[in-house]
Amino acid sequence: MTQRTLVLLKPDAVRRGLTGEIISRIERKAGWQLTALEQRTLDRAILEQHYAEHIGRPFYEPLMEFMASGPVVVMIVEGERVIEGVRQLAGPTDPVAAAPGSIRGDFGVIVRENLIHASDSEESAEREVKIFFPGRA
Ligand code: RTP
Ligand code: MG
Repeated sequence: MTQRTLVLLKPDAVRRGLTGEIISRIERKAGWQLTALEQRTLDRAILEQHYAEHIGRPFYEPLMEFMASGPVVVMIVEGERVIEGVRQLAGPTDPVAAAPGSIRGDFGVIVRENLIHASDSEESAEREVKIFFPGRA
């Protein structure tokens, strides 16, 4: 099943020079295509839309501050089972719980600074693509 997903390489990944490594892992999966790729610094308004599901949680404000702290790489990736596939490459939210071999497991330690966001369902992917690439409906 061909899908598309919205991927963010978070400010820690950009600061640490890990974007090439992470993009390369995604790009090497058979048949997946990067159909949008841009570096941007996100403002509060776009982050509030993106992380609307977490408003009110204790980690929300520090997360917003972190996500606005420097440029991110915003991507659309398309291909077979790409939504579940990129989540698998990323590993679970807590990088210390993430297995070695996953992006978070190989490079992360802090829960907030976990390098990558990837849409978690088809509904999220469509919602998030519209937020970051309104022309791509
Ligand atoms: P994401 O949305 O960024 O792809 O990550 P996720 O689905 O694995 O995690 P989610 O539960 O949606 O949380 C969004 C992001 O918030 C930060 N976070 N910090 N306890 C904490 O300090 C905490 N919990 C979550 C992480 O950056 C997480 O990716
Ligand atoms: Mg999430």
